[in-house]
Amino acid sequence: MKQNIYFAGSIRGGRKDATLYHELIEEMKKTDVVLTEHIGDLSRSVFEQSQDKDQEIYIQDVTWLKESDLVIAECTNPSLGVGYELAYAERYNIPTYIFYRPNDTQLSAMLKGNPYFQIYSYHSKEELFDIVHTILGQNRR
Ligand code: 6K6
Repeated sequence: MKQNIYFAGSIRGGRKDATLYHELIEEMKKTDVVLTEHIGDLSRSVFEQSQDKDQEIYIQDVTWLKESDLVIAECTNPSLGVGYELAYAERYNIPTYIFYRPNDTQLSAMLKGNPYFQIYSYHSKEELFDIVHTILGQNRR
């Protein structure tokens, strides 16, 4: 059965990894459902904002989080929103997998020091995809 994946990645924290998010989302969609496809949408502007829209985004995202079977978060680019989502996932006991490139960032101790999270460092896109395939395969059983 297909799993509902909540993919989390930086938006207002910075879009330097947006292409990687897009490619990873497309890869995961081959076998499962990604609720948060827009994270990899390169055409969306991070400047489109208003109080109403932000509230809609918050309500939609926490609804999807609660419906998700697992969270996959790419945390190389630090993001307040992703940090919030990770704490929310822990609060609701959703299995959560965190990825980062150690050559490009110092992952926060608040994630690294928390045994709730399953954390993976990677160095290439191929390595990232391999680990994600393994995780999705394991969770499907
Ligand atoms: C812009 C680009 C793509 O989508 C947009 C509109 N904004 C958002 N839409 C949906 N979810 C959002 C948006 N802004 C933040 N989020 C949620 O917070 C996502 O689920 C991300 O994982 C996370 C990013 O937080 P920031 O603090 O980097 O924006």
